[in-house]
Amino acid sequence: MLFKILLGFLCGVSAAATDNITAQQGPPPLLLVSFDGFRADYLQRFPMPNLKLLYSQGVLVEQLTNVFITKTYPNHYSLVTGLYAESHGIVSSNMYDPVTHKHFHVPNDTDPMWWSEAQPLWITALDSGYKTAAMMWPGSEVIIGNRTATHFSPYNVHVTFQQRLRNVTNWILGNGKEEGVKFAALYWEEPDRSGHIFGPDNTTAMGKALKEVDDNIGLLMSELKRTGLWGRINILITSDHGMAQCSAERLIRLDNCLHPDNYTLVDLTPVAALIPKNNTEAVFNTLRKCHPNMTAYLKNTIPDCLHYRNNERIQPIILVADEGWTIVQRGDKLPRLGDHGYDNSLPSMHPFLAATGPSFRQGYQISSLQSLDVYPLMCHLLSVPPRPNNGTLTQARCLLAAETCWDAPMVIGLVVGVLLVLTAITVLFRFLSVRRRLGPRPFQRLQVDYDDDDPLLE
Ligand SMILES: *[C@@H]1O[C@H](CO)[C@@H](O)[C@H](O)[C@H]1NC(C)=O
Ligand SMILES: *[C@@H]1O[C@H](CO)[C@@H](O)[C@H](O)[C@H]1NC(C)=O
Ligand SMILES: *[C@@H]1O[C@H](CO)[C@@H](O)[C@H](O)[C@H]1NC(C)=O
Ligand SMILES: *[C@@H]1O[C@H](CO)[C@@H](O)[C@H](O)[C@H]1NC(C)=O
Ligand SMILES: *[C@@H]1O[C@H](CO)[C@@H](O)[C@H](O)[C@H]1NC(C)=O
Ligand SMILES: *[C@@H]1O[C@H](CO)[C@@H](O)[C@H](O)[C@H]1NC(C)=O
Ligand SMILES: *[C@@H]1O[C@H](CO)[C@@H](O)[C@H](O)[C@H]1NC(C)=O
Ligand SMILES: *[C@@H]1O[C@H](CO)[C@@H](O)[C@H](O)[C@H]1NC(C)=O
Ligand SMILES: CC(=O)N[C@H]1CO[C@H](CO)[C@@H](O)[C@@H]1O
Ligand SMILES: [Zn+2]
Repeated sequence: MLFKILLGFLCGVSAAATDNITAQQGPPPLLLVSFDGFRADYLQRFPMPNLKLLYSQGVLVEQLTNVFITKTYPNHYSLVTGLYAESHGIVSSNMYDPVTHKHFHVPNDTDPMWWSEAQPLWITALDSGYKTAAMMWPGSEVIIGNRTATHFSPYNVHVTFQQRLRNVTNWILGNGKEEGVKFAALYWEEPDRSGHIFGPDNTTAMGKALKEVDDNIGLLMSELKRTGLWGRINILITSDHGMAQCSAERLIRLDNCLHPDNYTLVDLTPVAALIPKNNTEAVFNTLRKCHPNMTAYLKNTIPDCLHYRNNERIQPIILVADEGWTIVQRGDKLPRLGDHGYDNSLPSMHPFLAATGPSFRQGYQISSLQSLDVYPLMCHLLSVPPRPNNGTLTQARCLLAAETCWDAPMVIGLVVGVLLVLTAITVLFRFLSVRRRLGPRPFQRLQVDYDDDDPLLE
């Protein structure tokens, strides 16, 4: 009985009074920012004063478990759809579609056919009557279901963070003629770029790149304060994946195992995608024994936990390199000192999530969350009905000011603790009543001392 009451009390999710601004003009605007390739542990390794200030007034998720493959396009699309790559169709940055015989490469990525297996939040939110914006987020300019975000800009490496930010804040503010956007997604390419060039272990180079990222977060905060948006909008700062250190000592050469005539290569490293030409079994059996730091899978044997199987664009054979290993066809040249794409259970592949704004708790941290849960969280913040997705609001709910959450181990711990204390009191009570019946209390003399005032304590 007591147990039930306690559980009911502890698990109870209490909705707090609704914000008045919210009640009048709908939910606060939401700004989603991605700093590409921001590995979770950069937060421990580098100072990041502005980012720390931001989440000290909000929430921090130390590690976000992202989706396989841990590449930029699949993960950015997962963040805005809540779907595994196999379900949203952007399964890699280099793809081949056997139905249409089309090829996908990152600079040539706007054919709607690739993106239309899902619908990003900047499209879905239009149906709730909101205006939206996509600033250089992968897919920004793609026409999906005949629509785009209200405002969007295609990727352009020459536009500075400040310029991107300026337009985004203008879009959120709106003007006399036009209402502001309720949802905006903003993309920035660092620290991914530096991570690839210098490797995440180069503290000097990464320190410099992350100082610039943190300066940009400082710019973001001051721009939002200047425009009066700070405190009135919800901000999510996150990333798509982490980064692993590579080395020329960790190269896997496919030509050492199999002549390239035997397959068509769709994607290479650290997850290779191959279409065997003649004998799939023979090619697979050769590749399976190719290198101890590379695992080969036939499409139908890719482990369930990777959620990377049910899509035409996943090729008949995939090869997954161990952390820090690079697959090449031949030669001694290491293409990049840092890379990502590896197994999504590796901490080095995980990004983080920080959030602040009227809907979030203050000074709250949790150790992990699924990146798929960011989508239902954003839909909840915007009161937009989520499309079918693979995330859940169960854990993400705890980040919100209007919710009270208790994680299961803590509840169990508390209940066990309370039961122990109750048991102890019962035993003590029994013991004392037995003692009382037995006559004078044995510790009577000791108690006298408590009455003496100790001058030293005054
Ligand atoms: C909400 O706003 C309305 C109109 O501005 C005001 O009358 C009301 O008192 C406000 N309610 C709260 C709880 O602040
Ligand atoms: C881009 O992709 C389209 C469709 O897949 C293709 O027709 C076109 O030739 C490609 N352009 C470039 C420059 O690769
Ligand atoms: C897109 O627009 C075209 C022409 O306006 C129309 O034929 C087609 O059905 C539309 N498709 C969707 C998915 O709405
Ligand atoms: C920013 O807005 C200005 C003015 O509308 C426009 O000319 C410019 O192209 C925009 N830049 C980006 C990156 O969206
Ligand atoms: C780290 O990067 C710097 C450039 O910022 C470069 O000069 C240095 O050689 C790199 N160190 C190592 C160990 O690669
Ligand atoms: C695959 O089969 C085709 C004909 O079926 C043949 O011409 C080709 O040489 C074969 N390729 C390999 C690598 O065995
Ligand atoms: C590479 O393979 C060796 C031999 O199987 C293994 O001991 C090692 O842990 C692997 N390296 C990584 C990074 O998984
Ligand atoms: C992910 O969500 C999609 C859409 O609801 C669904 O079709 C798919 O089966 C889900 N995947 C998993 C692993 O649950
Ligand atoms: C496993 C396999 O199919 N190997 C073939 C690869 O291609 C070479 C030459 O094209 C053949 O001789 C192998 O039998
Ligand atoms: Zn990336």
